[in-house]
Order: sequence, then structure tokens, then C-alpha cells
Amino acid sequence: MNKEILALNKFSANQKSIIDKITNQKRLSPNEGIELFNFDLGVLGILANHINQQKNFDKVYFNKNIHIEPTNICIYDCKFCSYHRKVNQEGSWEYSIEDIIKKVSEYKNTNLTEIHIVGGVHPKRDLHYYGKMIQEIKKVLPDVHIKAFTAVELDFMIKKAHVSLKEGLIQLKEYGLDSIPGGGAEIFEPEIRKQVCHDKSTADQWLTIHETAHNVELPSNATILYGHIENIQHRIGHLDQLRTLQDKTKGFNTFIPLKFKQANNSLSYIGEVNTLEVLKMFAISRIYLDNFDHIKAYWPMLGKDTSQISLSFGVDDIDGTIDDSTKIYSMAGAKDQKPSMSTIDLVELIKDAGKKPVERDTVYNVIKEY
Ligand code: V47
Ligand code: SF4
Repeated sequence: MNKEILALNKFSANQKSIIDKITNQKRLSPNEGIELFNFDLGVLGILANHINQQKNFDKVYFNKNIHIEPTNICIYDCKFCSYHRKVNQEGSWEYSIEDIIKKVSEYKNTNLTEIHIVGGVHPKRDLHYYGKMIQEIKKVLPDVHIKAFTAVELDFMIKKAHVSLKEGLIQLKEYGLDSIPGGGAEIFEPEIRKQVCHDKSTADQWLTIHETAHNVELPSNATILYGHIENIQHRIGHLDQLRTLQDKTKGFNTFIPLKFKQANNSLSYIGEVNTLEVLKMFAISRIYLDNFDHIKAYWPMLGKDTSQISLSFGVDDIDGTIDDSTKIYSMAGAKDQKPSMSTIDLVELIKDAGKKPVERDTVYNVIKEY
């Protein structure tokens, strides 16, 4: 770690003790996590980089994946969401299982390793509908890893099938589900959650679904949606609940901080946090979540430049090739309206940041080092 640069800064006694804890691999308390927001961004970068080096060396992971968004029809009304529509509303879509099979058939013999499936919560679709979708995909691409359905989608589809949560997750696993993405977490603090997504699964339900998934050996990811009406206490409270669950189950693969994007939704008036705040959030997540191996910058949302800079602020993963298969962020105003990167683009982006590109599968087995 660059101790000379740290020595150039002036720190309070509390800040010195926090730096000592970080360099001695000791866990920070929630109050110490909140204090991190008062640190200079350069210092946070040095500290986050130090931790990331210990966990991942110079490696930066990516994968070969596509997204499938089966529908944007959703019974809920999250205020930050630019993407959901009601049944028959202009701009709504629903792909049939046949449409989806046609799409995935294009990826035979392409070394695609992951299909990420996330969409709206459709009022008529239960776990057997989505289970059959997964089963059909696996007939075409038997070796692909299917990471599908946020806890919010799972909550609805399992209840609709009238089975217990555990039974529902086991049945989905039998259909071919391999892991669960991190969406739907938003912000756990109940008052803020009520204001930004009042009618969907609660924070406790999100946490219980992930805990139950881990217990039936379905690993998952975790997210936070930040940069809207929450404050830094809410952010650290959220990270703290994730850290506690990870201590218990060790089932989370990676943490993905999702910056609120403002276009075309009911919270547009708030605006967006700037790049400095994005980098701060990555660094603080890396420092606070001492039991998470990986921190991911999701490039279709952040853009390529910010994702590249984030690699100096504790991030060790930039997701995948995507192949222009997601609309969630382009509809919310992401710069890249047709997100796609070739393996060569990803490898160059990582090498140009002075890091070592590693292609991984969804659960971080190494496929190829570049
Ligand atoms: O839960 C919706 C977010 C999530 C906006 O596990 C928004 O690898 C910002 O699950 N601004 C769904 N964020 C996406 C998701 C995901 C994405 C990338 C990687 C992984 C993974 C999972 O998208 C939602 C919500 O938090 N979202 N609207 C918006 N306007
Ligand atoms: Fe529906 Fe998900 Fe959008 Fe909320 S974020 S309205 S659950 S599609």
C-alpha cells in the first residue's frame, strides 16, 4: 500500500484508527463505515485497492453473457423504474418461450457461459412457466449457467404456485436454475424503501429469499440502489445487513452497487450522483464488505470510462459481453443505448487500466487468463 501518500494527508484520531483497522484486516463498525464518507477520494482509492489486491491481486474478471428480459409488464410501481408497463400499455412487451428459444439458439457454438434473466413481475406467470422457460433454454444450451429472477420476481412466482419458498426454489433448481441475480434489494431501510418501492417485497423478504436460496445451494449476488433519496446512514445500514447474512451463509458471489439513473421515471427530479460519488461508493463497498470476494461495476449502466476508472477503486469485475440484450438502463438514460463489448474490447479495457483480464464463469471459476 502507498503509505507515503497516506502520510501526506491529515487525519483525525478516529480516521487514523479506521486506517489502522483496514491495514490490519479488522472489521469496521457501522459508525466507522459512515466516517469513510468523510475521507478524501484518493485515500479511499488507496485503501480499497489495498484490500482488493489482497483478495484478487491484479485480476479483473469478466464473462461471456447475454441478458434476457422476458417482459417489462409488472404489477409493481417502483418510482425509480423507467422500464415497467402495465398489461396492454403502450411500450409493454412479452416474449414467448418460442421467441426466447429462437434468440438463445443464435448462441450455439459461441462459448457463451451465462444467461442472465431479469424482468417485470407479470401477473399471470408462476414458477412453472419460468421453470419451463429455463428447461427449454437448457435443451438448446445445456452447459450454460442460468442466473435468473430477482428475489422480487421469485417471491411472486413462488407464491403464485402455492408452494413454500424453500420448495419453490428447489423446484426451480430442478428445472435448471443455477443462481440468483442481485436485483430487487434497492435500499433496505423501511421508510426509504416505502417511498421508492412501496408495493413490492420488503427488505426482510429479500434477505430471507437469498438466505433460503443459499441454504439450498443456489448462490446469489447482492445489490444496492443508491443516489436517490437515501442518505449515507441508509447505505451503510444496507451494507451491514448484507455483511451479516454473508457471515451466516457465505452464499453471495459479488456485490454490485447500482447508481440511480434518472431518465423517464418518477424520481427524475432528483438528478444523478457524479462520478466522484460513484467511485466513493465502490471504494467504501470494497472496504466495508470484508466477507465479499468480489465487487462488480456493471458497465452497461456506468459506461466504459467510469467502469475502467473504478478498477482503481476496489472493483475487480466488470460483468460481461452483454451483446445488446438489456433495456433496463438504456430506458433509464444510460449513455450506451445498445450495450455490447467483444471479448477483445473487454480485455483491452482491463489491460489499459494496468490490470490482468480473466474470463470467468458465473461462480468465478477461471476460464481463461489473458
Ligand atoms: O432491482 C431499475 C435496478 C435492478 C433503475 O446480479 C435501476 O449480476 C438504476 O438485477 N437506475 C435489476 N438502477 C437489475 C439486476 C442486475 C443488474 C446487473 C447485474 C446483476 C447481477 C443484477 O435494476 C433492479 C433495480 O435495482 N434499476 N431501474 C434505475 N432507474
Ligand atoms: Fe417492476 Fe422491477 Fe421495475 Fe420494480 S424495478 S417496477 S419490480 S420491473
